[in-house]
Amino acid sequence: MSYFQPEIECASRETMRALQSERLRKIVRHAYDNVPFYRESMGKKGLTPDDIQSVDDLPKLPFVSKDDLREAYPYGLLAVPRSQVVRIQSTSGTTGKRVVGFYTQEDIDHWDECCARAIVAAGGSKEDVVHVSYGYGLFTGGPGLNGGSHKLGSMTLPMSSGNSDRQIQFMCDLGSTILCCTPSYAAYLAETIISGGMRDKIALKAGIFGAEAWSEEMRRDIEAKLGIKAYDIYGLTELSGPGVSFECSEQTGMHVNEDCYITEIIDPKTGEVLPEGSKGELVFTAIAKYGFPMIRYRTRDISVLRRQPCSCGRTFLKIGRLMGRTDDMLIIRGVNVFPSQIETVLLQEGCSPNYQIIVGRVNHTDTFEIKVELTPEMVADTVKEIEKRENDLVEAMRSMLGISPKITLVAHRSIARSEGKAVRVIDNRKI
Ligand code: DLL
Repeated sequence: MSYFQPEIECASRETMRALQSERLRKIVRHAYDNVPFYRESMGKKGLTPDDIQSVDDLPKLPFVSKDDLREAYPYGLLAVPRSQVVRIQSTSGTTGKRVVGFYTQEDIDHWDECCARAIVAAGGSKEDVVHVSYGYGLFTGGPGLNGGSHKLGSMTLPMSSGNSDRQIQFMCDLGSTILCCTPSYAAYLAETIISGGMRDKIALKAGIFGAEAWSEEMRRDIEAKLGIKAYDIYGLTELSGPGVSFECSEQTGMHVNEDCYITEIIDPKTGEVLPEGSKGELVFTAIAKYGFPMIRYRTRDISVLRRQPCSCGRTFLKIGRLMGRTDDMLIIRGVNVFPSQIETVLLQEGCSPNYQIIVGRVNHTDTFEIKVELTPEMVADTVKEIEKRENDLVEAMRSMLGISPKITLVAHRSIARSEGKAVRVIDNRKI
C-alpha cells in the first residue's frame, strides 16, 4: 500500500486527536485575534479562545454560514496582512457576490498535500502522467489537483476543461495515466474516445472525479468504458478546494484529511451535533488554513460519517457519497447554479418572473433548459423577434452563470402556478 504521508494518513486515533486539538487551539486564537467577525460571534456566546482547549470543545463555537461569507465579501474574513496572501480562488457564487478565499503559502502547501494524498490513494506516483481537465482559474478544481500532482512530482498536464479533441489527442500522445475532471466530463470523454475508436490508444488507469454529485452506476459505467478505476474526491472553495476528502482503493466513502479538517455532522434544522453514522449536514473546521479561517462551516451538503478500519490502512474517518444539499444550489456540468441568479437575469432582461428550470442527464451529460413565459407585451412578437429574445437570453445567462442553457419562450400563463412555494426546478437526474 502506498501513502503520500504515512505518518499522518495512518496515525493512531490518539495521535490524530492530539494534533487536531493543538491545531484547533491555534486557529481559534488566530481567528479571534485577527477577524472581528469571529471575535464578535464568539463574544456573543461569552467565549474566548481559552475556552477551546480540545476537539471536545468544538460544539461550543458558533457556526459560520454561506451568508456570513457573503456579508464579509471581499476582505471581511481575511486574517493575515495582504502581503502574506499569495493566491485567491473563488466560487461561481450567487447574484453577483462570490465567495473569495485567500491563501497564504502555508495554506497552499497543506492544500497541495491533501490533493497529493488523493492522487497516491488512486494509485498515483512520480511515474504517472496526471491529466487535469478540471477548470483552471478561479475555480479550485484545476489549481488543486495541479498542485497535488506537482507536490507528488508527477508529470502534470494542465489541460483545463473543454476542447475534447485536444484532450484526447494529448491523452494518446503523452500517455496520460490519471484523469482528473468532473464525472460528467469523464463520461463525455469516455464516449468520445469510444466513438472515435481511440480506446486502445489511451493508457489511463485511474480517474479522480468530483465537484458534483454522481452515482455508483455512473462510476461503474465510466470504469468499464475507459478501463480504469474511478475515485471520488470532495471539497469546496471555502475549505481550500478539492481534497477535503478522497477515496482509496476500497471505494466505500472518502477519507477526510483529518490533520487539516475536523468534521462534524449536524441536524440541518436544529444545528444539533449528531452521532457518527447519522445522516446530516457536514460541518467542517479547517485547522491548517490561516489566510481565511473557516471554523464550523456549514456546507449544506448531506452525508454520513463513518469511522471504521479500512483495508487501505488509512485511519482517517470517511464521509459517504454526497446525498444532496439543504439549499437550492444546483450543480450543472460542474458549475454551481442558483435559481436566484436565473431570476435576476430574467428580470434584468425584461422577461416574465414565471419560469421553470429543467435539468436532466443524457449520456451522462447534464441538460439544462429554462422555460420562460412570454409577457403579455411579447405575445404579438414575430417568430424572428422571439428567436432573438431567446438568443439574447442564452448570452445573458452564459455571462452570469458561466454555462449556456437552452431557452424556450412558452405561452403566457402556461407554466403551472403553485399555491405554496413555486416549483422552479425540475431535476430529472437520478442520482
Ligand atoms: O467543487 C471543489 C472541487 C473541485 C471538489 C474538484 C472536487 C473536485 P465548489 O465549486 O466550491 O468547490 O463547490 C463545492 O460542490 O459543497 C458540494 O455540494 C459539491 N461537491 C464537491 N465535490 C463533490 C463530490 C468544488 N465528490 C460544492 N460529490 C460542495 C458531490 C460534490 N458533490
